[in-house]
Amino acid sequence: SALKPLIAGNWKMVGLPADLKSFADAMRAWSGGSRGGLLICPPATLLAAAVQAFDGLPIAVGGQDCHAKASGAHTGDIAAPMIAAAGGTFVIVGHSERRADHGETDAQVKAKAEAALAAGLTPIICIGESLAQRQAGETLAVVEASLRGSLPSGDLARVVVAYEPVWAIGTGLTANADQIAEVHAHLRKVLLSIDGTGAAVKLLYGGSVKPGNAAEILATPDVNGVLVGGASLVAADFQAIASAC
Ligand code: G2H
Repeated sequence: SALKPLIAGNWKMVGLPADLKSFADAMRAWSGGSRGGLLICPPATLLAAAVQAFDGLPIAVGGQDCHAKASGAHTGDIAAPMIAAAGGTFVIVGHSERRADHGETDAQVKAKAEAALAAGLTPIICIGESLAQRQAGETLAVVEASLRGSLPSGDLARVVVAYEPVWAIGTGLTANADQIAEVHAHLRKVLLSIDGTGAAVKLLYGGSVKPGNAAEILATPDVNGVLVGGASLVAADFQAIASAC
């Protein structure tokens, strides 16, 4: 694809300052390279520190969630302008763990994506089917409905979508290349039907991406990058994945 790949790391609720320091040191010492753009989404407590730690390195920083409002009485939540002010340029919205742990709906994810865009951030909108839905043959219908419900209205040029089959997250199970290609082709078709800018949307795959499967996944048609959880915590693994495109 003509789209520059995005290699995104999602640290989830893992990471203390010492972990950030050793990761940044390892990235600074890395002699390899990547054809893709690199992104790390650390816990919010490390956002500003990560921007500092990666100073001079080609690694963007992003949040893992944002509120739909720009400020207000929402204890514990983080607004998109706060992420931008800390130096973040991306934010993940609608990750399946947020949908499961916090009951986030497509409508809420759409509002969060619109808040991200309004703050100048690139939203990474996550969608994916459960194992029961896949076994029932509902995968394409489920991801299409979730995509349509979660996309911000208007221009899609600054939107990233991550397909993360729920059954492949943190389980060691990975969708195979045919399964990924089928879903990504369908998502691309839907995006193009919604807006002419749908061609610019990067489609990431996420779910147990590791050094050993990254090259095959990144070579799959309509895959424009990966969203990496567990393996992004280990700098050597993140580097190996980044080198695989
Ligand atoms: C999917 C992914 C990153 P992991 O959640 O978002 O995590 O690579 O650990 O399956």
